[in-house]
Amino acid sequence: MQNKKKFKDIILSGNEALARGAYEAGVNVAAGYPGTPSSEILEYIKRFDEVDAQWSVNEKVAFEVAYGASIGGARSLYVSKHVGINVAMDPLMVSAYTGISAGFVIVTCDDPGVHSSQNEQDNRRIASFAKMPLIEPSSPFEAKELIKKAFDISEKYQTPVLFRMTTRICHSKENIILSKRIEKQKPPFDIPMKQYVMVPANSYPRHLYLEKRILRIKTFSEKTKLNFIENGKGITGFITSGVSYLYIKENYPDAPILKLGMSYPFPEKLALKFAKQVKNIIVVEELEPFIEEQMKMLAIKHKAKDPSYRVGELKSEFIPKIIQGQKKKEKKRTGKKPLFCAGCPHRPVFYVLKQLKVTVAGDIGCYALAAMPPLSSLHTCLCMGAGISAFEGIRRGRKEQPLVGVLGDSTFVHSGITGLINAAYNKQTGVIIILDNSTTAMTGCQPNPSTGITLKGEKTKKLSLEKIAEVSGADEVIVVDPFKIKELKKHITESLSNKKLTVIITRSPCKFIDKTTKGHVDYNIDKCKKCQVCLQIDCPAISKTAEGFIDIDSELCSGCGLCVEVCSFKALTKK
Ligand SMILES: Cc1ncc(C[n+]2csc(CCOP(=O)(O)OP(=O)(O)O)c2C)c(N)n1
Repeated sequence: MQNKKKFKDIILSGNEALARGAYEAGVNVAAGYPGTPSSEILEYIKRFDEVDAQWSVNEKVAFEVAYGASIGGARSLYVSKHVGINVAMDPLMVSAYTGISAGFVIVTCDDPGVHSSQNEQDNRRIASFAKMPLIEPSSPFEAKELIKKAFDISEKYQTPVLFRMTTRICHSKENIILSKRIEKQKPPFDIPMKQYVMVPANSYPRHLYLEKRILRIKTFSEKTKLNFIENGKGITGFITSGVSYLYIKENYPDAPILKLGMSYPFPEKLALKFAKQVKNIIVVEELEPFIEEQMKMLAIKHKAKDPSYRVGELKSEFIPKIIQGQKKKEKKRTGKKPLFCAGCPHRPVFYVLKQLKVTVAGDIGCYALAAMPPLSSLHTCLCMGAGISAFEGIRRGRKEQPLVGVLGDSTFVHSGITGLINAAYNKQTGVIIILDNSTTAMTGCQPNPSTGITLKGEKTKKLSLEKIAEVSGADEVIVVDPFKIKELKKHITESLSNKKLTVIITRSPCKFIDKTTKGHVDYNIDKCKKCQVCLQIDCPAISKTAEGFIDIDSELCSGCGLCVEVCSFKALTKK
């Protein structure tokens, strides 16, 4: 892989730059679970033969794999989106107690503005909660350079390090200079039990150790070059971190700035020093008042953003308004309505569920789009896996309600299996639908255990969804092609009325996996009665004309034939 001729500058996204930096830092093992805006990190790192990289089944497993690699002496990287950290919280909190051996960096890619997530939590708070250092790059360039520092800090203080990216940094691009990989010598294999067996007798002293360690790291935070004062003109100075730093530079290029690359532990002395150098201080940060709270604790007079800016992404044009103390004016979110692709195998399932008038306990995946009109047939979407467990809860409370639980193949493997075991164990009955499109479509079509392909593109053991459903306790497992809607409807209707726990697997590949078209659809206007039932399937290839007829975009049409199935007047036929 090493080729000196390649060490030039290239344009990389923040995610790619981070991956490259981790590679150059000698990372040996990388594990994660896909999620926007983080997915490209592992997709980039997989190209390096020196890095053993994997998509794990979920974030908790990914965390434990990466942690294990570190305590075994290999530099390791964990990667997920912000909510993935919630799934990994159990090992994360305790890993701060045990500490690590070789450098272990936890990358969280936060999503201010909720571009593609279920919430916009600010994971900087995880660092102070777990008492581990927090590094925040401001740009792709910094992502590459600071990730190397994060590994060094991790090893110096024997602690996991939290590395926080945000969507803007993950996805923006910059010229990056490549450097050589530095292979790290692995330490002698040694896993001291008192340090790594977290039973009360050991974890109590480790908590004391953790408290002392964070004070040592605080001293480091005061003097590291990651935190620095940029002298400038004027009496007003800014304290900031992450991408907000660039917004200040854009608006006030000459202003004095205290830039925090390591914002936890907070460099108190440095902040006090900065406060003496300027008359007014303005704290500029995205989402939570993380820096602001530190300033309050130090009783440093400062101005911070109006709380209305705690919601949503910070934008460069907001900076002058924040300074003037203005509230944020919420604009209506605009843009094209997202909808299922033409030929998406999820569409027929939700069309049928709508016809059957059932309530759908849903989950997170492309199928969350079914909540949009006109399909409007998905009623809940909380977190990954809840499609089964929330289904169970609703059913326990309201036995009479026609209800199904729905989730995708990747989500089922991530955290649906345990929900199914729970439902079976606790004698629940009802219908669970697993939408098996043979990929993790929502986040860019990553493979998962049910696809039989690894992150590195190698063939591996293929998890059988039907077998796992059966051994988890389903009374009946049915596999059906979702485009055979009469058959699908019959199975759902029958399963809703019997007293079994039924798992229906609707199996048909995502259009991004199988791009072959199944022919095209012919429209006979003379037979059309303008009933507009075909518009109810919300296919992007079908639109309404001014006269109330329809138009089929042959470029978009995949020939899936769902519109043909729903047309009672034979105005639509398959070519
Ligand atoms: C805890 C957590 N991890 C990751 C994600 C990102 N994410 C959203 S949906 C999804 C999985 C989608 O795959 P699947 O369930 O197979 O449905 P598909 O999109 O293929 O229809 C992932 C990984 C998330 N929202 N929450």
